[in-house]
Amino acid sequence: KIKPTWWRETSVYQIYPASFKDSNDDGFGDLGGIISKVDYLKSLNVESVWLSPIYPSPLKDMGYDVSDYKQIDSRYGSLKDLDTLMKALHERDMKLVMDLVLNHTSDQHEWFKESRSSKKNPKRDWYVWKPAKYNEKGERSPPNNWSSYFDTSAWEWDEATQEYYLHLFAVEQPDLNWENPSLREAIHDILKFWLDRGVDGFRLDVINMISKDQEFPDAPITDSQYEYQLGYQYYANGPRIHEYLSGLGNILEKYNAFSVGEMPHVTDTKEVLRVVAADRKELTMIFQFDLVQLDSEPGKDNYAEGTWKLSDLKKSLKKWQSVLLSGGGWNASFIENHDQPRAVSRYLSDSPKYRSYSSKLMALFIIFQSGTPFVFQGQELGLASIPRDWPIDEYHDVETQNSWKLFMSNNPTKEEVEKKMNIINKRARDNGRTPMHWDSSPNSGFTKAGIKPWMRITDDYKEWNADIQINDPESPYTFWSKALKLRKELKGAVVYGSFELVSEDNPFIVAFVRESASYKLFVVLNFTENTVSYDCPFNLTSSEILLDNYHNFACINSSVLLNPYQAVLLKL
Ligand code: TEU
Repeated sequence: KIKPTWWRETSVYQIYPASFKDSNDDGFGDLGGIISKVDYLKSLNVESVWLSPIYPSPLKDMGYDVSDYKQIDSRYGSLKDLDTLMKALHERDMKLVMDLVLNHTSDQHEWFKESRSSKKNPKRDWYVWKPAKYNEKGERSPPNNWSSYFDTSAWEWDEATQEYYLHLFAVEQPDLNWENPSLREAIHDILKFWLDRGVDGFRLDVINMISKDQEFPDAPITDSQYEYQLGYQYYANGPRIHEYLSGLGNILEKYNAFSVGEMPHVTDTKEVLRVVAADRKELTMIFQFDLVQLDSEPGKDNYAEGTWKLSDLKKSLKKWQSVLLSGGGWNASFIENHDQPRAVSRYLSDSPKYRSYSSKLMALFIIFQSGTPFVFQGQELGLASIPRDWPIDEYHDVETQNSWKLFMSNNPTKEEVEKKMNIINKRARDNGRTPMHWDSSPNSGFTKAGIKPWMRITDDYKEWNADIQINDPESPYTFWSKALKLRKELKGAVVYGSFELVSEDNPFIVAFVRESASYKLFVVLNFTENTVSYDCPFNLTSSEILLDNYHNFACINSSVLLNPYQAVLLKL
């Protein structure tokens, strides 16, 4: 029996503020823009809004490099604007979730400036500093072989104080040292600051990386083409993680706050239950990466080639849905965010013929799983990834740009360059970061005509935009909106009911049952571009069709032909 709670019942819409809506004509999205679209979100039937970071930042990593945790970057607006947005949301019974980046800060944060100023500074120990290693020849090297996600070594040499500091991400994102109790107190204070202001919860960036193995051992070699290696065995869910998360959980619980912790590299369901089981009081839910890494290999960088298999998707679905539910935990259901390519392009089809069907299939897949669903801005419109013909300088992300520079420094052949661009196009995080498509006017209504948007708008906005879709009963937007409404109306099964994967061995179809004490829901999804004949697992002749992206579902003589990417929700 699951205790009714608002964060279980809610659905979350992620806004990437730079690319959502510009209200002051500088080509960069802002809080004014978000405020002007609150009613759009309300009619989509999402109930919470998560803002990617809007704190002051040099934007080396688009705001995931925070230089002040208690202010708003002037490009986005002010604290007053945030209060206005919060009021607008709360008046409509919606919630506001902020993004907290607590594993690292910007190198321009006052804490780091102090920390690097001298070994004696009281904040020296707020970051991870280590002496160099020297070989027999007296040559200097980093303390270990860990690679950063965005660079070569995860360690940067500091001339002034003659030590290395750790940065698991960009050089400009030094890692905080959670071993230090006063740092932890300062972090707790940040949580209280925003909760007291009225914020309803947080998305916690790479929160499972805050506790590192204090021996800092060398990582095993998993990608031999590189000198430095991902050392996540030594910092993902490290030795003191549960102690640190309890520290945050104690505060969050007092405010009945929402929390979703981002947890890359975690595959062990027992370990996740230690975080999210109701009696643990750590976090309310986490993002695990199974679905968004179906096409990548552990230990390899984001630009290694790979394909994905539906059988792996089903395995992962079964694993997380059943374990977290039966273990008293809770899932977060997502497939897109600001770090991922668009799902229609990556897993289904963004061809003109099938794109709309694909988007609607994803709606049923994400919204009717057990757990809190997350919709990433533009996903409700079926937005697609970046076209292949964009040149490298249209990509702004630090991960892509650094990887490109490193690649180019090795004098690649023309064919190698072509191959690299293909994979960048497939995988780049910028695929999800292009500006929103509001309408058919120049600059898609994202910013005024004549203004240069901070990032190029994908060229298909004239056909794929909110203005067209809001009034079209057959659009992806309308389908997502209906599905989100049904989730609320049928919460007995969708929020609090059981989950069972059926037709497990079918290689084309994903099908599952959600069940409450009084009724059953059945979701059947054809993940392929072919018409597939499907044996209905139960008698469906008298069932009610609640949603069907083709309007032609009929199970005759216990079998049905499912069209390419057909997606159906039935009440049994
Ligand atoms: O991402 C962390 C993370 O590990 C991945 O999503 C990462 O983007 C991927 O492995 C790249 O290949 C979070 C944020 O969501 C991301 O935007 C930040 O850049 C990162 O943390 C650092 O703060």
